[in-house]
Amino acid sequence: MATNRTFTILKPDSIEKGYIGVILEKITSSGFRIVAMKMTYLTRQGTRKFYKMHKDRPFFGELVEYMTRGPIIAVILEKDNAVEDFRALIGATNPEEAAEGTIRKAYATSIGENAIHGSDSDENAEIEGEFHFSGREQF
Ligand code: FUP
Repeated sequence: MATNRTFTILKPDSIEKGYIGVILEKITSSGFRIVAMKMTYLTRQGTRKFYKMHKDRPFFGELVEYMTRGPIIAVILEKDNAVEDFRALIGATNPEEAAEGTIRKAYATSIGENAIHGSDSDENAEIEGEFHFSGREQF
């Protein structure tokens, strides 16, 4: 059964390009409530842990560089059916494949620099939220 929370990161490219406001507006006007939010940095170690499922993929080094090159915004969101609805709102990983009206279609640069993260399951939403808001961040 779906829980009502998900977790997102506005990635460094979104911050660099000045998209914080428009992306948060898109999120809240789509019915998500901001439960917790902070501007922070990912460490290299933290990024490797966050994306450990990709550690053997050829893009992993670039992914770590990208995610650590500037500040991020970590956010816990609440809405009915949050995980699924938020994945629909952000669109496909590759912005070229993302549907019209999605955040990645509007604001992502490439599959590698795709503006925003969205948890892919209720279980991961909880783990990822804890990762940033437990008070023991990134350990
Ligand atoms: P998503 O769940 O849509 O964030 O996508 P993935 O978990 O598959 O990928 C996580 C991140 O790895 C992407 F946001 C960007 C990076 N990635 C690439 O750079 N190239 C790829 O082919 C796939 C993912």
